[in-house]
Amino acid sequence: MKTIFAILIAVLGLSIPSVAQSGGKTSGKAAKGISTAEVKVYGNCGMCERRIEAALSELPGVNSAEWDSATDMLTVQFDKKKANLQQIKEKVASVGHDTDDVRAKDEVYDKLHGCCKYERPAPMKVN
Ligand SMILES: [Cu+2]
Repeated sequence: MKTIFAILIAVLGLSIPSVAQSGGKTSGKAAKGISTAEVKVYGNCGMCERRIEAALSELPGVNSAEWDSATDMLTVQFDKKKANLQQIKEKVASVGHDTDDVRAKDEVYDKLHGCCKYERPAPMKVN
């Protein structure tokens, strides 16, 4: 009986540090999850740039957003746990800027400043 007790203590003593170690590994993963993406966002000028970047600065999880009026490309850095590309596209569409698969509402586009009225991409087919 004494030997069984001794074995039990030995097993328990060994298992406790290994549990603590695996717990440490899991928390170490939490620092990752930042993603950088390039998205085509239709627009024209510096006003569009400020509008697009200001809209994204309000979106939780977005760390940085840079839109280039020469290439129409948005470079966005975001936390994958708090935001995703669909939300980012919907946010820029909500202030009047089309992306290839999320389109701004016509009434929002119509209210854009005259110099911002970019040439819209062809509407996608509705399935
Ligand atoms: Cu503009």
